[in-house]
Amino acid sequence: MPDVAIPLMYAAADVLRANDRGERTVAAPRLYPHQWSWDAAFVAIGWGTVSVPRALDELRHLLRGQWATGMIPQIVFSAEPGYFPGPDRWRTQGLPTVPTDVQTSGICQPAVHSLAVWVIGEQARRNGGADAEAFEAFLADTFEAWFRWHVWLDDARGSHPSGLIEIHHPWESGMDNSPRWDAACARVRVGQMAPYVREDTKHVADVEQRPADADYDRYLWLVEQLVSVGYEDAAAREVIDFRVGDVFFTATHALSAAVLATLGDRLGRTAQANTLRGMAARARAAVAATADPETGHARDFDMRAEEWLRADTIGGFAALICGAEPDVYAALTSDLLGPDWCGHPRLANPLPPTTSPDSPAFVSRNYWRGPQWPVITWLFTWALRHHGHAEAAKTIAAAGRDQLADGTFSEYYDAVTGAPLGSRNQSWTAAAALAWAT
Ligand code: 9YW
Repeated sequence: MPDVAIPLMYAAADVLRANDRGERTVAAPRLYPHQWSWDAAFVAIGWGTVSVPRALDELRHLLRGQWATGMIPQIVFSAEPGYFPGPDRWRTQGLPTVPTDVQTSGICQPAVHSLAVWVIGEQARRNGGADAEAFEAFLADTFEAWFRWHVWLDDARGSHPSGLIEIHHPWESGMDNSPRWDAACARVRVGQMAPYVREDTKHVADVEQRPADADYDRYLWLVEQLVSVGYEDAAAREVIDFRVGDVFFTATHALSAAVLATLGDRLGRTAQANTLRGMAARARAAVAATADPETGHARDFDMRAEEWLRADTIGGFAALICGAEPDVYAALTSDLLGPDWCGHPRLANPLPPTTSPDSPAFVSRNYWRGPQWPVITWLFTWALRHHGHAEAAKTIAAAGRDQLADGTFSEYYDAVTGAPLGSRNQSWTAAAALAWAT
């Protein structure tokens, strides 16, 4: 670990401490005062470098929100005000599948949790002693919960012939206003619903960095559609205006199921481990099958319109997350590092932009339409290393750390000017800094 990383690590750990609310970490100090699902997974990885027990608490707290179906919800709410839509808009309370003692939203987010369990487990093993013991106890306690999450994804969201995990809301992708969803969102017909006031735009200096009001109307309308069927998955497939096979989500499910299978083997849960391996293989094959014949990049599939969604975004590199045939993997890696992506001459930092700078949809400072998100960068570096491309991972990680040297731990960064954007002191950005430093 280079010395120069040490002050950054201290600062990153301070961000997590400031955002710590006991057993959960707010995703961002003001903008996101609750626990978000995939944020919690990355944040737990960050905590793992500071305190393994605290990392495990983060994941345990998230699991308090798990539905009886197995779904891990996108948000586990706290009583802190300042975020919209809150529990009264989601109206999940009282549903038979929803926990009675915590309030949650009604959708999910990418399945990076078992990856977090794996990474924290590696850290705990390196630490040894009490950390290793705490981790083993945690794994034995929670294995079933992670298993049920993947089974739910496979059953309730993986039944389309494409094998892709389907999502019913852009928020489920974690990449809300990505151009990946433009065509599918354009088909959403917003109906009558109660008026609302956005909170997010009160917390950012420039609304141009956030999704548009028209996006929010669709997001809220899709919530109404889900409420109308009591969040029942089979019924949701029939009524929802947005039904999309998300290739990036599918890749996270494949990767996480694969590492959870290995952990299952260690626990002696052979049958469940085999089930997970089967799911991982199917999901990986589904991702591979989406490859655009011209570019080789992965594509999402609109299950409503029954057509491929073409957008030059980071989603195109989904196979790098879950693994692919060696030649395919190598080609995608060199493409990611090459002049159209990380090496694009317009970029301030040689890091993956969320949308290609050559795409007509690219906006360098608007959320998922161009900016670089450190946590996504970290995920790619971890996956590249895991799949045997350590040099590429090192190159990108070095640039990722340089970007964070501004010490703002911003939510995302303008891809062209390099300016920090969105929330400052974002928890998962601090977590990425910590994870890179180990
Ligand atoms: C929202 C918390 C979340 C992330 C999402 C990101 C954004 C906005 O913030 O969502 O209101 O949920 O798009 O990926 O989990 O950091």
